[in-house]
Amino acid sequence: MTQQESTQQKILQVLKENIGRHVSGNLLATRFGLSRTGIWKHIQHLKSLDYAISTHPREGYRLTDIPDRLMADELVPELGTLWLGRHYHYFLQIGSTNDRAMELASQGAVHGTLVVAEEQTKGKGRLSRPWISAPSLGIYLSIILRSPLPLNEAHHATTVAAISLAEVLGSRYGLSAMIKWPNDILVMGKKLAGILTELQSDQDLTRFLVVGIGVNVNHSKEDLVGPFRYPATSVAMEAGHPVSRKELLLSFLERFEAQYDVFLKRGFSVFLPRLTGLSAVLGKTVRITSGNNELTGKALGFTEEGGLRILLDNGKDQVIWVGDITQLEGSC
Ligand code: BT5
Repeated sequence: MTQQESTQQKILQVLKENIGRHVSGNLLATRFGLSRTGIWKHIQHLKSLDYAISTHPREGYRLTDIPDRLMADELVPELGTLWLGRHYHYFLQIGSTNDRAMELASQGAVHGTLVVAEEQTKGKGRLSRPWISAPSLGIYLSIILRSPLPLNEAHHATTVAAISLAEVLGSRYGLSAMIKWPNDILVMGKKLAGILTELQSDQDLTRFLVVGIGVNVNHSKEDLVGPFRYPATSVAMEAGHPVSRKELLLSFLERFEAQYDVFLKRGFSVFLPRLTGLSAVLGKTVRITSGNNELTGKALGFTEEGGLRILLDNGKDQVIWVGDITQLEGSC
């Protein structure tokens, strides 16, 4: 953080401590060793970031509203994590947070580095499918993980993220969020979030992973205009009111960090009961497409390693590791 950014954060902090009340320009100038014009410049910059600050010629500056933006100044001071998000890269607009995180990781960014954007112009899902990322309505983030996992365990990072997000949506907003294996979060059969994990490896070990997550948060029906492969929804649509993206992001990061550490210490099998409980597919007849292959059968359960067990129409039991569930009996 530059000296200038740090001063600005401190000025903002004073305004926040006095939210709704005037703080004199002279007082700020003396406290931070700046001229009154220097303070005014910082205030103009904060206003350009959508902080609602009114100015009174004698009484000074008054903060009246804090924008629901995910910038470092707002998030980092309130993060309750040890390693996740301590290096925080924030963009008003970006192509894809995953692409940026992959670049940063190849340049040596540390474990837990986070990339967050208000808007993505080239947000992507699996197989280069688009992820629609409307400005300032959703959460678009990518987490760099530097745990040298065997390649065949890398997919667990997606599942641990999916479980963490589904649990936060349940405990914080009362939503009945389910996981559509392997990477979708559904509420009432509609897609609310998707996860895309990418990696770079050295032989059989991951060098780093990038877990990218897109969550529809304050979208209304009109903001979710496809084409989508499945109906889409948002936290606000399901909860019936807008929610603070900042609070959701903070809760998710704290939960994910804790769960990922559990995974590293105790392995994936401890997550199986939760994955089973949150699964949107178990017991359903599903069609799974992977490349040119298509299978239909009943989803029976998960293996210790996180594969999906399918009872095929021909009576055989098969384990699936990758694929798209394109049809579910009942919902979706
Ligand atoms: C996913 O892929 O669901 C993974 C999405 C990951 C997005 C995050 S955002 C932050 C990070 N940076 C990135 O560039 N990506 C990650 P998949 O299972 O392939 O689903 C993609 C499909 O979901 C699309 O083909 C659409 O049908 C649908 N879709 C696109 N945007 C959507 C949205 N906002 N809400 C619901 N469905 C959407």
